[in-house]
Amino acid sequence: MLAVHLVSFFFSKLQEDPTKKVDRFLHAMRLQDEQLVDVSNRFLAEMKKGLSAESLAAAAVKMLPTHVRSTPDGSEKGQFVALDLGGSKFKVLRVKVREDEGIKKGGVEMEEKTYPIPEELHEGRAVELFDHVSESLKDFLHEKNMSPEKKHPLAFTFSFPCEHPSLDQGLLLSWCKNYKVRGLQGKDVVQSLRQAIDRTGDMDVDVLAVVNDTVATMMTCGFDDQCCEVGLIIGTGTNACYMEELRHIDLVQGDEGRMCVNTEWGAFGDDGALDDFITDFDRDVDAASLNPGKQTFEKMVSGMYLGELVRLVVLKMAKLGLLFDGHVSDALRTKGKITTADVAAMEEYINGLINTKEILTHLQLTPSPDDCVAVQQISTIVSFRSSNLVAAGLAAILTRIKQNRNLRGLRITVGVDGTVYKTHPQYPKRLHKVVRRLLPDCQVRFLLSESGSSKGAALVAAVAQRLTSQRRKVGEALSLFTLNQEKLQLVKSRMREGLEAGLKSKGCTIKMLPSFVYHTPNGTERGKYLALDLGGTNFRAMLVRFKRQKSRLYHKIYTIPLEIMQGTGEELFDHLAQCVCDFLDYMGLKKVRLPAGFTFSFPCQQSGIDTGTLVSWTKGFKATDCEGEDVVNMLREAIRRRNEFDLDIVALVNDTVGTMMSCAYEDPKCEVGMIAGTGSNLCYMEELKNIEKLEQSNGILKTNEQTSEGEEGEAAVKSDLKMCVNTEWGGLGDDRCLEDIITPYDAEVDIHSVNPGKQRFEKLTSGMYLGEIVRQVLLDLTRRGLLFKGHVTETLKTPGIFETKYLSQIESDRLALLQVRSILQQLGLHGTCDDSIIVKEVCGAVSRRAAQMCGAGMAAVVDKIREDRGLERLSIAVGVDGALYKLHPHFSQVLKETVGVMAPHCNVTFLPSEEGSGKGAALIAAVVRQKQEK
Ligand code: 0WK
Ligand code: 0WK
Ligand code: BGC
Ligand code: BGC
Repeated sequence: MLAVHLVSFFFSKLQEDPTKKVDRFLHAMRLQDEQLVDVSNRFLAEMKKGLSAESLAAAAVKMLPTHVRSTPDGSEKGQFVALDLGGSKFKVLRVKVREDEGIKKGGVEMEEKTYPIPEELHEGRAVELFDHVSESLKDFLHEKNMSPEKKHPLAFTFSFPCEHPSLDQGLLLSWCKNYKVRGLQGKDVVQSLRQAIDRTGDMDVDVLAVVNDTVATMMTCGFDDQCCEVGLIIGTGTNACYMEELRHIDLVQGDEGRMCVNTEWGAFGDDGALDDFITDFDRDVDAASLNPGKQTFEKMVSGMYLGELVRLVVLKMAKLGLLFDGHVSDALRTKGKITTADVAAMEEYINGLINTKEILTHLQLTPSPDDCVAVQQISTIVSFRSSNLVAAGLAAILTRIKQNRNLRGLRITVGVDGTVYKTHPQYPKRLHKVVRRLLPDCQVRFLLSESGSSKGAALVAAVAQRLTSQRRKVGEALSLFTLNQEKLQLVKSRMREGLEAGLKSKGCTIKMLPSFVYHTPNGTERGKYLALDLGGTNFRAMLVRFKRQKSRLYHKIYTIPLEIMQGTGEELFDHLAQCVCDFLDYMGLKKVRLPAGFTFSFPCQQSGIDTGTLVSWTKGFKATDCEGEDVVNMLREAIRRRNEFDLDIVALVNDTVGTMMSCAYEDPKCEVGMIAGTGSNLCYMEELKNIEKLEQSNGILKTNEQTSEGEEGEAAVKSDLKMCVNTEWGGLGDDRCLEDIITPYDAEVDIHSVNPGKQRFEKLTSGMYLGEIVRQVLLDLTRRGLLFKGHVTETLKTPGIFETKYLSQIESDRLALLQVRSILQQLGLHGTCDDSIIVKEVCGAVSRRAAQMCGAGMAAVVDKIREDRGLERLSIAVGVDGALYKLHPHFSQVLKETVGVMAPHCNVTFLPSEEGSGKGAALIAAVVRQKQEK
């Protein structure tokens, strides 16, 4: 008692300015900027704890993933029923969302009805609360004549901390504010709602999404302002959410894009992180609350508690004789007698003091004018602390976003709702001011959510609906590219039938062209040879020297302009001769008539090792007067026309054969050559006796080489002799045997190719076409509004714009989605992260099918070799080349896996060719030349 008298005596000495008295008394509540920065940094640390797998279990700030991955983009549409439970009012709403039509912005119409929640239900059983909710829903549907038969899509705003395994599930973690309902903690609130609706009956809804009110508020404001990526509630409770980078949310799979995180910052300080800011008044409020020890930050900030804080301060000062001359009324002693609305009223600019007097009088107190000023000051300090603490929390969130995006400055919008923010006269201005003071390099716009959070909840449901239908439709499109075991078995058996048929007769879709290469190198090759390599994308000239099983090689690459590829044969071969001339000049060998091997990566019907007529152009080539012509002669003609050097072309080989030989030089087990590049093809060492179409009579092989190879001819027929066969498997399907695999997208690519109806297998598997197939799929998905918001750009309509190299880049695991996005932007395709995810999936589906098709084809070949050799198991190596095999991040792996599954009795090793097929051509030239010298 003496103490009280001493204090009141001491203070009375200072009576002159009541606000000063209060400022001193509430010194601990008046936070300076450096204290706010400290609070902000502490909160930032708590956010990190809540996001990381190691520390989230113990984290006070739960950082709950919401499965909301994007803010509205104007394509949302539909009619939804919405429930808004957890704030000061429980509302049922009908929300009609209209999507943007071109420049005309979409819109949202809403009808709502507020239903009171009887006090006893706040601390009753969950079943009762949800029955009340579903009864209210039924009443609303009835009132709005919404047919009970129709399954109404429903969006549920539930403003309590929930864990979301998915968008339509919410496991309640704990109650807060003025709710302490029994029997729901840890349970799925959507399940409870559905059960209540079933109990109520005569209505049917489809709960598409359950969201926190902060998330719904962000979405509501995001509908009008695309920069809105933060949601803030300062109402009965307080909380904030924001768009976090998915890669930082350990609880959720995936590194691509963003996801909204509900911070549940109300619990900040529950682990003691704010103890040095907690005052006794805070402790008293907490002790008297429904959840002591919980929601520390919320109890210093939100509308549920501000009034009570003021009451306790006024009570304390009155007891200390600092107010009302020490008179204390029962009303003042009664919890909840000063509400947050009272606090706001006391702080009104004009009527603040009048309101204060009224409120205190209402509490059976007779306040002096100074008392009113003092009590008003108390309200100001308490609510000022609230807005300051919110500013500190917000500053932490905005700093986090800035750091996530490596930005120095940030332009962002914060969507806000809640009675305190909406009704407290000074609150918004104070909050904005402090945020801007704490973050001078940020442009922060505060956007009030006029229409409440249900608009946002409906948008989340609309996005969920759109994403679900988008996913389903995209999934359907991509399922066309999915090859299950059964389909792959079909490809394998059709390839096998094609191989067998091609060996027997000419004119088959799989041409099975004899290469007149009878064996792989044996290391005795020596000498210097020129190798010319006309592949899919460019022409290479190289000088190869073989010595004691070693090879040295110099080469130069020349591009083949499109107009040459599609010009006249003469222009093409003159271009090749010019390149060879330039190379020989560069090597100082123009005067030497070098033996040369010519790799010609197109189907040639050969009648000997150094002669072959072009059957048909493939890939992008269409030079005239070449098909049916001997390409070696055409090259010789061109060299003669140039008359600057001469060559002794001793071998013509396909790039698959050259690749096999080149790899066999390193590993004799290599008896198959495969190209997965601009084109697609494979060759292998076939039993000569199986090449029935080769004219063999009475055991003698009739070739135009008979004269010079007499004895070779005869010897060749012996049972175990082999010849490399260039399968030209690219032609599989030209007889329409792949119709059940070919998709409409493939058909589009084929129709617009230079050789429609031809090379169908190649058009499903090679680099020349994969990019085009992807473009066709993207075009279709965009036209159907499933991608790029339905904007079909000129780029997307441009053939060849989506080169296969982009597949390799986009599918690279090392590439974050943002980089995928920038590749698309370079292509003039401006999309969202979700768009990039879909583009990546389309690329994956197309390239995976290509690799699987080649794997099934390869399995057919190695299984044939195994069976032909009567082997239980075959161990064989395959020489491989081509940009698709070498540069695509997954092609080679999927190819290997598919061969392993489709040819389980074969152990196939893949040898990527180091020096290309040119070395192989030089090896063959060496073999031919050494035979000629014998
Ligand atoms: C209005 C929103 C609701 C939210 C409420 C919070 O529609 O979802 O819970 O604001 O403010 P309070 O009503 O608690 O002041
Ligand atoms: C490199 C070989 C060449 C072959 C090419 C295929 O040396 O003979 O034609 O690979 O790959 P692409 O250049 O078509 O990707
Ligand atoms: C709840 C939050 C909610 C906030 C605002 C808090 O008590 O924990 O989930 O967002 O109140 O309503
Ligand atoms: C050609 C083959 C060649 C393959 C790979 C196909 O278009 O027809 O001869 O091996 O491309 O370059």
